[in-house]
Amino acid sequence: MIDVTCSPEVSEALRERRPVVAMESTIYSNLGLPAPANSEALDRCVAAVRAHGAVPAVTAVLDGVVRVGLEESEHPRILGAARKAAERDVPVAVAQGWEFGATTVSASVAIAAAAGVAVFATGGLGGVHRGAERTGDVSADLDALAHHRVVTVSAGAKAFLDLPRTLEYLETVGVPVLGWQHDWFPAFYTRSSGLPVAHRVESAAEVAAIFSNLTRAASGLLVTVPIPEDDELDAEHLGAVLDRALAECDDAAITGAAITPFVLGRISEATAGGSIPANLALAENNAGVAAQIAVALSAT
Ligand code: PSU
Ligand code: MN
Repeated sequence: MIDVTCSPEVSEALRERRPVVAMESTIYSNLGLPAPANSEALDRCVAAVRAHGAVPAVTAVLDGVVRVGLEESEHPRILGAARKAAERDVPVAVAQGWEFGATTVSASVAIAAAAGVAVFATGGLGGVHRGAERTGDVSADLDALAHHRVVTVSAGAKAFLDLPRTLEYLETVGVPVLGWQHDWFPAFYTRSSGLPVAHRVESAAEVAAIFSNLTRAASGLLVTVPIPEDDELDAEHLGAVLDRALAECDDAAITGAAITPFVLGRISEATAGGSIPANLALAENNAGVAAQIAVALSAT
């Protein structure tokens, strides 16, 4: 089974049953946000976790070692060129000694579970892609949520996915979807997708109580947190931009992993860079909510 190396700070916190929040590394690498926003995102997320009383634990594969919690001096290592590591790639990254495998949600959730970290914060999940009935493109993130005992906190899924199908998939695999003080599944840059979440929760204590009563030994849950009101983008404009960008992907045969950076680039252009601060704000907000949940869980 997977062997993980926790930082001294994370090890001590876990030993003493103090709250810890796992984080992914893909969003901070060149596969996620552009520099210098990526570095700012990392600093703000780490600070938000600490401000709410938990220990941040960034996950990554560095020099073939699965790491949980990085020293600040190591942060520059995850801000640059990366190989994307989903859950299935982690054993390969270890065996082949990858210099930097950037963990996606699926990898981070698996690694968090292996380390005994119960809460994980991210920006947006992968999910069912539009046109998945043709391409079969369904992110491994969704099954990872169903197979590891971790609370994932996100602002919904990537904006340009097939959100109704993503919710249907989570229902099929048995992942509770809890709207954080909100009735609607968020659409990343906007607070509401127009699709209702299965359940609404008001507090971290409520999430902790639900987590303690999951019916399966190894399955998780998803808490969806809408972007703060002040940081939300205009839904109508964004919808048109997304449709255009996805049509361009079709025309130019841009597929698979290349879709995300392409579409994010188009969104950034069309919002005159406004999508980047929105992305940072939601990631920071999620990190704070995740820390509150970790604090509530450690009190149970
Ligand atoms: N959301 C974004 N940008 C990203 C991701 C999500 O706005 O880069 C990353 C996350 O790490 C997520 C991964 O786990 O993309 C999903 O990739 P895929 O769709 O290839 O499974
Ligand atoms: Mn995919």
